[in-house]
Amino acid sequence: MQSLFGVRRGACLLLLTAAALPFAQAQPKGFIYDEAKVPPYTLPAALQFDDGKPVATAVEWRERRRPEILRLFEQHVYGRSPGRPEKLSFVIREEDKQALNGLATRRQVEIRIGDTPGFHRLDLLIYLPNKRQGPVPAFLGLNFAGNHAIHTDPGILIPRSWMRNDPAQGITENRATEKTRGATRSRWAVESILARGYAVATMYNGDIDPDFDDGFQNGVQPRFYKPGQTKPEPDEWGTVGAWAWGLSRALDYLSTDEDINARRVAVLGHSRLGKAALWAGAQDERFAIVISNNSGCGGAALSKRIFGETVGRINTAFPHWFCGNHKKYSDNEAALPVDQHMLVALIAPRAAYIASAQEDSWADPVGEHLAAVHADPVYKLLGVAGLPDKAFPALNKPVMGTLGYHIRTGKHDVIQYDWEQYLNFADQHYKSAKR
Ligand code: GTR
Repeated sequence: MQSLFGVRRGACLLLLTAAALPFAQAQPKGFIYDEAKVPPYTLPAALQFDDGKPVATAVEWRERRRPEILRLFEQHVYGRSPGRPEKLSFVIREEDKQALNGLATRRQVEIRIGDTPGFHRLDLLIYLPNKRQGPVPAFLGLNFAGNHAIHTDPGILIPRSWMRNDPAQGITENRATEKTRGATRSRWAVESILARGYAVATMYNGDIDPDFDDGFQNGVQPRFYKPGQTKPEPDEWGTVGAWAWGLSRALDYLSTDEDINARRVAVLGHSRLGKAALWAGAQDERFAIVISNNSGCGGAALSKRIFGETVGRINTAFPHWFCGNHKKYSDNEAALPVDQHMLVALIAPRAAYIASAQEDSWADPVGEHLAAVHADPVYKLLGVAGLPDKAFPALNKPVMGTLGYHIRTGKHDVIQYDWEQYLNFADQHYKSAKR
């Protein structure tokens, strides 16, 4: 296989560009974009124990197979995370009950990890619909460019943590400025979310761990090092693991907020942040719904298909995203003891939705769909609907059961269309759910 697709190794020349542009999705040359060229591969069975015995009951899944798969993802893909820290506190920094022309209450919360004054802080922005009776369900996701970039609302506080320099955007000293206020608003359908009765909460990914390979010195990881430790062990969290962990900390806060129904929080993310959302939802069973928007390699896409982005490529371009052990699978996907359908299966019986875009071959839409298809038997074993139709759907024709999927026309992005489906999916799920 390596000689056939040996070009994959050479392709890392393009990496710098891809790493520097979180908003663009390159389609680098030398990778497989043709279904006919996908080599034969074997997926590890979700419903089979590591020793080869079949998983026959929901209890066996719950008590033995699910923990086994979780360990495999920790060990080989994302690394172990520390869990909820002992010292965790929340401070409301700002609130406006008449935000967005009276449509919403804006609440900005500082999540403090560790002791004052040396705590690590995460800034969580929340909009609650003012038309509400009692606690509301919420969507929670990380953002790429700072909370203030998701909307033009002048009340959103500017991020305080490291941001990639981009002089054209007014970012010169690794600090965000007013210039990027509202810059990514097309990705956050704030008004639509509020109009449908949901809250929306978001946090800048760089607050948790800045998105570059700094040897794990400037994110949240050093706070958890053992004496003498200078970087995570090969089976400890990388940056995607840290982002996922941060999402759980945001949920820790949301669970204390009386205006939020913490049993109805959907975690979502786009692209690299979709990988984080899936890993957060897989581990943290408090999330009711998990949504992956164009998450691709290391997200919803099956790695063993080596279609579009590969494990080798992602580990070279973004050496900080996954755990050290993950490097063993660079150009060696066949050896992976898991694949991403098992990540989706970890979410069962909770709701999971996977979205692809037609022009996003790099993220392998078919592989993303197949993850849902191959997770479905676990949903069935647990007695829920799973994916109602296993065929690859037509463009812009969402399929929704407990598992959902759509492929829409257009590029690698999150757009209004995607949000409409997530809102429909959440409505449908909560209507039928007991929780
Ligand atoms: C790409 C990367 C993808 C995806 C994307 C993004 O460069 O190869 O895995 O995460 O970035 O986050 O926009």
